[in-house]
Amino acid sequence: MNIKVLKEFHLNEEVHQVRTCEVNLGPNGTGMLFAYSKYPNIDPCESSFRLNRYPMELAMFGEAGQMLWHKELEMEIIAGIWTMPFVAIDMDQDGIDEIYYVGNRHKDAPTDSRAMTLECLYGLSGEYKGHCHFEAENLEWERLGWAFRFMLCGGYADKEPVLVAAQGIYGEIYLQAYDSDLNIRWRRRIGREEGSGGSHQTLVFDFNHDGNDEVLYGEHMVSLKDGKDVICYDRDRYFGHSDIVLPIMHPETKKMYLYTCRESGDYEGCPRVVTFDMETGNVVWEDIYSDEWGHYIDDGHMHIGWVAAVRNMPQSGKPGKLAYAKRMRNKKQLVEHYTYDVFTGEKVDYPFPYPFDQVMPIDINGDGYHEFIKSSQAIAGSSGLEIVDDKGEKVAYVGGHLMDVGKYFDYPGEQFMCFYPYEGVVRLWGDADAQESAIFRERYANGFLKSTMKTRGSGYNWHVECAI
Ligand SMILES: [Ca+2]
Ligand SMILES: [Ca+2]
Ligand SMILES: [Ca+2]
Repeated sequence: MNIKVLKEFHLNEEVHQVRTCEVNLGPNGTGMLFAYSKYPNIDPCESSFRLNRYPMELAMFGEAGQMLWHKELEMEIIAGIWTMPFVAIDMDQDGIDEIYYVGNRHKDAPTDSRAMTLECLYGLSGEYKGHCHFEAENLEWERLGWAFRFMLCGGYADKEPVLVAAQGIYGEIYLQAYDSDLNIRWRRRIGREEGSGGSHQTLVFDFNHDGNDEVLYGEHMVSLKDGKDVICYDRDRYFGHSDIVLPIMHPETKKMYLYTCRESGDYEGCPRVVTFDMETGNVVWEDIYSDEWGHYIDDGHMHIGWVAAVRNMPQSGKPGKLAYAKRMRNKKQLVEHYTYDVFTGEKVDYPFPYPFDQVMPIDINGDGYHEFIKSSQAIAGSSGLEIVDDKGEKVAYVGGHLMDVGKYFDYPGEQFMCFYPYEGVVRLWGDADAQESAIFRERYANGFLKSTMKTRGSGYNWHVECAI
């Protein structure tokens, strides 16, 4: 492996939060949009909520790493992942993506739900194209840390683009779908009695191959056509919130599975790690049951999970898919790590020198099996990054703060982006010697993984690299 900086993007100021998404600029190639601030990410949780002292900014970069446009947003927009999601999608179908983000037009009143807007910019120039009300009325009755969880995503129904805005993860969920003129196509409320809450990701794809896209909102697979559930996993057995909901494809049978790690305990005996047959909704296997009821840290919050393609599964010595789940107990003082064969639920003792919550899978050399990005701490607060191989051997030191893992431009293999706060620079790192194997190409063949690159500005969509 030959780990190198493939591109640099200069934001020209100190930055303490940066998110990105890929933007189709038509004849002008692929753009990268960055949303960033000198102020660190604000999580709306009551114990961490605060108001930013610096605004969010947007900047579009072209393929050569040149800044195409820059825009400073209003101070009323609370600077964070959950309060200002964004997405790129070509709603008017002119071949160039528009940028949609959640704004606020009431000066100095960042929590006024009546003034919240869904703003639209032209991808190529950043020019204003339109806006409508962002329906965040749940702010008026739901607790702050639950209500201020917004997401944006999009896809196609009846071959027409559909933009979906969402509010809520832990409590009630509200979804609105828009057409290209920002007229409502449908609305949906998911009450607490209707199966699971949301997850931290909004993955969109035609999961059931009927020609219309669905969004996985928690364990609900919601049709973009009419807002109804195509299927809701564990509809009558789970009413909590899942930190991880990952679609996984079996490499031989091509059958789809859904791997979930559940934050909320819900009730005594509630299963916390479950893999479903994605099509039928049947439970393939499950593990870890709540000892008592608990929403969050007291009862084994399942907090981090991923799936990695590994060359040698310990029991069989054959290639397989390793699923990881991290459980936190006793007010986060006790951490438990679990690893499984994702298709059978068999517990796997995979030899590795670091706790698995310090690493995140990436197939950086494109051979079809994952290497790992390793942080000096649990990955959520990642910094001081290294690349390690599947045995945990160090390959390269890259430093920086991890912001996105995916497949960018035409580079072979997978790459990742880091930002360097005091330099004000984003670096795209990859393997200059990467070559894509048949296994790798197959993971990307159905277009799902690549399509997630446009929704990286919403929730924790930035690390779906290990799905499928
Ligand atoms: Ca367009
Ligand atoms: Ca479908
Ligand atoms: Ca690899």
